[in-house]
Amino acid sequence: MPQTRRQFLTATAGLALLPALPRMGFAAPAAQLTVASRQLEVLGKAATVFGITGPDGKPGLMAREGERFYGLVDNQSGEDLILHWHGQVLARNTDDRTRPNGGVHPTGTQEAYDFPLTAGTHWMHSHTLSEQQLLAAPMVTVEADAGDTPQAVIMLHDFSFRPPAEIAAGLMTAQGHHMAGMKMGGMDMSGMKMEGMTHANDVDYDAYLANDRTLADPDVIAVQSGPVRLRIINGATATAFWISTGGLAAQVVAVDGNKVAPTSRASIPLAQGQRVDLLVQIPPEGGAFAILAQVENALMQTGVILATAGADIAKVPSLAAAPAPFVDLTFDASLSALTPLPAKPADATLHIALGMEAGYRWTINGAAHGEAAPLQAALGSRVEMMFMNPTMMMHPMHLHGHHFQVVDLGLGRFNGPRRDVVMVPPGGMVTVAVDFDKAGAWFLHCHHLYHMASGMMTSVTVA
Ligand SMILES: [Cu+2]
Repeated sequence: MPQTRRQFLTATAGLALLPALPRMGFAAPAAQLTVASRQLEVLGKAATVFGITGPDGKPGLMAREGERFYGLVDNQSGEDLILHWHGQVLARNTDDRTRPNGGVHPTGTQEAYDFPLTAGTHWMHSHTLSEQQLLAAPMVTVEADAGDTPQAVIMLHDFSFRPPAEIAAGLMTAQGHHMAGMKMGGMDMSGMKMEGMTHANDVDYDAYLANDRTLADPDVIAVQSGPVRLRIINGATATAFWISTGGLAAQVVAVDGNKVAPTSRASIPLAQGQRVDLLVQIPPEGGAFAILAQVENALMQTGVILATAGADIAKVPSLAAAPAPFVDLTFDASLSALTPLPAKPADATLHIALGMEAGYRWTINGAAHGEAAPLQAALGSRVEMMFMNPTMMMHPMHLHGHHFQVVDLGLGRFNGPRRDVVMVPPGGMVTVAVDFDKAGAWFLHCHHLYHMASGMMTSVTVA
């Protein structure tokens, strides 16, 4: 069943709600999240993956606006952990190990956290290759104005039986050679024809999962007639999807946890790291409805089934009838932020050129991670980051600790969505505005795991 308010209160009863009380001298808080290995069956074969579970045994964290994340993270995974609170903007830089020289959370130990939760559909994930092994979970804080609408969280993954280090090594050899000689250093994209060269889906995955299952044996979520809020998280490492709602009218109400002017859409692109909240209406006569995520430029799809009691559930194939197009920015261009940044001129502009070099080397301003000095921003300043992408792949660019606003997609200024991941398509230019109101060093990187791991990451030092 989707969670109702009543179930939420039960589910979050273990969360301390004592922000005003001093914590010194109190007993250590209970473990709120445990990171451990688990067994999963994918396509009839056993797989060992990671998981992050709360005290109720469910994945991740569910809270209500106004609550804090207060408690211990228990790392029982057998590996050092670098966990990112993706979308949390109230946590300090030091509340997250995913920062330059942030160190690791050693296996077999617990770490204490205490920060106010950011409302909206967010998530948590490993910032290393173990993200590929499903080391990720929802981190959802239900908005105060979301009411009692039943909801369902859908977490998407791309899955391989191969270890991620082997996938990465394969990309750097086979595909690296394939890409050799295709370096595009010049920034003049005006005359370039990107269509024919554009590609996606570097990795040959074994399966695509929605809530840990394939369409051969999908997650069936019980619903009733009336509205249901879907909170869809793209936790895949190297895959962007198109989301569709099986004939149900869908209203987009938030992206990356940030409210947008409600808009109807039949098909919604979702890049790695992005989230979308959809309000769907289950009709009075009930039925079964497939909520599908189809891989861009491919036939493969995954999804869940929303079903009313007694509904006939038809099998949905794992291959769609026709390939999905490449994801693009048409959807973003149609969105309008409900909580835009205050109107003011930018204090500075950062030009961020995304690059690709032979040997599967992905760069920012010509440098792989660690080769160049961090970008700089003055504390309290409004900065516009202008991303330029002369490469042949889309890059979902993510800034830690902030929700920027998309202000220009190359078609002129507009009141675009607040986000923390923005797609920069091949040949594209995207400008986002950020208020850097928190000191520290914040990672800025491509959310394609293998692009990040092979260089496409830098940081912004705010001081
Ligand atoms: Cu990338």
